[in-house]
Amino acid sequence: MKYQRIDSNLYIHNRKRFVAHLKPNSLAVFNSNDIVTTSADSSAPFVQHRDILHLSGVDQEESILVLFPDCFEQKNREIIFLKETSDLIAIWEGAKLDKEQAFETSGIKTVYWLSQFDTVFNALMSEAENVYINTNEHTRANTEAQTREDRFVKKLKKKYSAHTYQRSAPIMHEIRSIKHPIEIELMQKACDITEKGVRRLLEFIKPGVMEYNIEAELMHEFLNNRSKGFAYTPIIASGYSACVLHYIENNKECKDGDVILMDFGAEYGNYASDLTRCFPVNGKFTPRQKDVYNAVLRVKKAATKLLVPGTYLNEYHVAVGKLMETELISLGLISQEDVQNEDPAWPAYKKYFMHGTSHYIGLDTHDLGLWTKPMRSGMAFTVEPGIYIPEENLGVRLEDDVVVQESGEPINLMGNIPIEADEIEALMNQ
Ligand SMILES: [Mn+2]
Repeated sequence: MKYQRIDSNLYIHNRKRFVAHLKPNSLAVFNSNDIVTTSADSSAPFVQHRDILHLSGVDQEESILVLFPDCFEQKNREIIFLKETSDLIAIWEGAKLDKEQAFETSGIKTVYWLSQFDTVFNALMSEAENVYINTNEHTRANTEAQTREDRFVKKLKKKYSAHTYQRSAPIMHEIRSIKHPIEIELMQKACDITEKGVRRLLEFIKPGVMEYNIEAELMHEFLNNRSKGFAYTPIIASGYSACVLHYIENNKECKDGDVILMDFGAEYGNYASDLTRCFPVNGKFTPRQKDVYNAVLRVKKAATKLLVPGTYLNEYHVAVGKLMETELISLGLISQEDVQNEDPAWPAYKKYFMHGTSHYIGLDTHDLGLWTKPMRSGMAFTVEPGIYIPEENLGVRLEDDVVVQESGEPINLMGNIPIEADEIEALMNQ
């Protein structure tokens, strides 16, 4: 791990919140992700499952967390099972967590090796009534590939068919959407690393650089700051490519006169940051580019003010659509008539702004959180309106990460990162 150890009080707090939602006499299980094989003896870098991470901080494969708050034996109310470390593993892979380190990381006192799992778990199951299993209920999840969790659940239900099964997912959506101050600090750190990347680019970008040169500059900055790298695949899209929403080839030359849209964020300690900035490749926006840029910025600022306790995400998106409609009319991109004749299911503004404005952010870039509940303080969202005009080879999106407050405007974790058009021009021409 490149990141510094995270205070275990975070995980103690998170488990307390989780178990408060359980029915009496319930046990919950959370598994690590697999190490995914790519080919021959190669594998993709390990990515820990966000739920076991959120509840334990254990960033290691083949770990199992069992929570059983009503267990008769007090020591078995929280257990973490780990792959047993050895001198051989230490030499070949590097040491894994020992029992003391697992406690320091997670605050869990009872640490067993994985080889003890079947015996210990069987005894616990004979005592438990309800079993909370962890299914992926993210609305945009691709669940084609079976996870370690999925395999575990399948086996579990077969072996213990008489238990009552319950869902951990709604609880995880609820608790992960509200960030603890330690989490906000980690997200701030990720945003600060992203800021370093942005500042590097303000000096770097000029006509003739390749999009992948920009990606490389960012990776250099991120790795030098204890980040593993990008929180998600970066979009470095100049000119027309900015209108291809999920353009990730990043293989074209940045041309004089074009605007380059860059959607990227550093991860830190497994927390994501998610930013979008648009720079004029030659350091100066044309008047038209600046008009579009400022329209997006006005919508972003107005939208941010709506992220307050009590707002529902769906109502918010309707309100932002209205703001965008006004701007698009001013820019001459749509007309009043287009609005009058629009299909309510696909309003006129969607021709130039076809994606959502905000999503939850945290351990996942598109983090867990419910759309059916009003916003509360401590929720973290992106704000990212955009205007895409393929016929003008121009796409502008501006995006920051913010945290909803008890009262007033949300706190902008990216408030130090230049966003005003004039400031960007000035910094690029220093
Ligand atoms: Mn985003």
